[in-house]
Amino acid sequence: MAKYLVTGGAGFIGSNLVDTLVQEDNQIVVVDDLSMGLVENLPQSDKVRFLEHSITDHAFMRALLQEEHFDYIVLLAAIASVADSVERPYETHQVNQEANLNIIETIRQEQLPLKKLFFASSAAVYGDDPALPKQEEMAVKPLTQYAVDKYATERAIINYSRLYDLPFVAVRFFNVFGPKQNPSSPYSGVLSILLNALTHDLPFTFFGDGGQTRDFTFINDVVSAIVGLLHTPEAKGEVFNIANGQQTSLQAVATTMQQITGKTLAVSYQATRAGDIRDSYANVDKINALGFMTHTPLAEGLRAYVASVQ
Ligand code: UD2
Repeated sequence: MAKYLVTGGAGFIGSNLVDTLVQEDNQIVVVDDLSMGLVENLPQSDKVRFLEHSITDHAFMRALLQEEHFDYIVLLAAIASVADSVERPYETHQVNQEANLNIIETIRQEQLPLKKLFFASSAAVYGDDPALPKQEEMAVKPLTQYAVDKYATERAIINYSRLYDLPFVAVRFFNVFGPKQNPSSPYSGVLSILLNALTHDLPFTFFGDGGQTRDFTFINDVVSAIVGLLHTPEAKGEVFNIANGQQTSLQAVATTMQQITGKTLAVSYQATRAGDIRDSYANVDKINALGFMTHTPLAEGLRAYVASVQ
């Protein structure tokens, strides 16, 4: 049994992680301001303590870190949408960069003992460079405030780890999908919007021609990657792509979803979203070399996702 802090723990990725951590009999403190997350996402368990709070309250986070003795810290709280960050650049900076810097600076200053700290960066840091697949050592090209702040924090995590010998690791998530993804915002993950449209017979809009490609990654694989990295002491001071390693167009995934649900989408087309990237998929050799990463075939992950809402 170990003690975990999960920021953004009521969100899609965070709450799936908390489910697994509870099953493994750990104690978990969740800090989440419910800007995207839902308290209902969290399992009913005396092992989970939920604190409704923003990570941008630096004094609160500093006191929490000093009072509790966390073994593991998982930093998932974020303004999670690229398009949203284009609308709210300063708030994005405060959440995605400054708040996380406050956390790692507190750990350094207070010399807090820790087994591992994990930070979720994003495929967005690669930008729209045509070189594919995206590989960790490639030059980055952050095109939005979201990507700038994710990259800045990722670098801070790596630099702190190397400068002060701290057990910090960062990953770049590609397009994660699965149960508990919230479809309620126009900035929600596209597969949650697509599944919601199919389930409730709503129209679906392609931004662009639907030929854009993504590396759709099933949530169970992401949770196994997070847990694996937390428990691999030598994985520190590095960034890892977390993805399925497959390139799929939005049109293709929409076709598969229609086949699985047996329904037909009513589609329309609008202009490409500001800051959108045309093509994205990952080279996953680096994470695979550690031996624990799973890669659920896309159709299997989609079937599990559809089953979870029926
Ligand atoms: C994902 C991540 C983001 C960041 C980025 C890195 C999500 C929710 N967001 O952004 O955090 O890491 O990857 O590149 O995973 N689309 C439609 N119709 C809709 C909604 C979306 O056509 O109703 C398009 C959208 O314009 C984009 C694609 O679908 O081309 C994927 O959109 P998304 O919001 O799921 O994810 P993305 O890749 O913009």
